[in-house]
Amino acid sequence: MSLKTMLTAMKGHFLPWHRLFTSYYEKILREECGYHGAQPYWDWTLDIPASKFVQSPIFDTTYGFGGNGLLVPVNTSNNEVPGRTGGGCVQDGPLVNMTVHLGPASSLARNDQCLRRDLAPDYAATYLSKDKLDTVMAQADYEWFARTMEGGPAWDDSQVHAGGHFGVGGTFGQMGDPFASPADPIFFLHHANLDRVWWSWQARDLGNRLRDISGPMVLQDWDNAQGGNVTLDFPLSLGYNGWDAKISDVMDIGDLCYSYDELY
Ligand SMILES: [Cu+2]
Repeated sequence: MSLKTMLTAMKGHFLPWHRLFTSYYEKILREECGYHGAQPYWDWTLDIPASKFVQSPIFDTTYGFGGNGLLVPVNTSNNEVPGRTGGGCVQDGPLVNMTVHLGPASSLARNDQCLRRDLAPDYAATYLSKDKLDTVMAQADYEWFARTMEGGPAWDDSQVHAGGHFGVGGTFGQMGDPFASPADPIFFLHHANLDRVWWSWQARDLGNRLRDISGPMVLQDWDNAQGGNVTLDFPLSLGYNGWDAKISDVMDIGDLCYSYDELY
């Protein structure tokens, strides 16, 4: 599955869309599942370098989400996530018997399967480091901030966003699937932290950055080959999952009734 497939999946730029999505998920957890906690975030910078990655508390079998799948060998290195170490069903922790109903990719047909992980520590370390984050936070406008967070569709143009997806999902895990990735609860911790990075960046200059938005309507279409740039009026839709909104509705996390305990 290439990241290119994601190009048409979400319109309205990935940071605003995922802010709405993650916020809605938290709301549903409270209202339909009786959850009383907050949506946690995963500060991956604490789990880099690569030698620490697999030992992250996020993968703890008791307090975290369990760890890797068994190694699934492949015959070709074509389009493989570099340094992948697993690929099979999650072996331990609270999700060991979890059934994923959808995927792979965008099919809406029911397809029961296990939750798979394919941890790629070296890949993760390349894109989730403190150094990488410093580069992101130093960008002067939203366009370049988002670009250094998201990167492009090619492997050699990957950035922070891809680091969490493919660092956990590798080649075979749901986290590496542009459509099925929310099946792994780590998805929401990854996106909560991407959102925390965005809010941290906004908070350094709220006067300007509560309204600073740009970037392509079609994901990663940085040259605007398939559409123009988004504006504050651009619609965000979660489809049949819930809320419709505009980008202006999600620029201030106070409007969505949450905050972060710590900012970068
Ligand atoms: Cu993502």
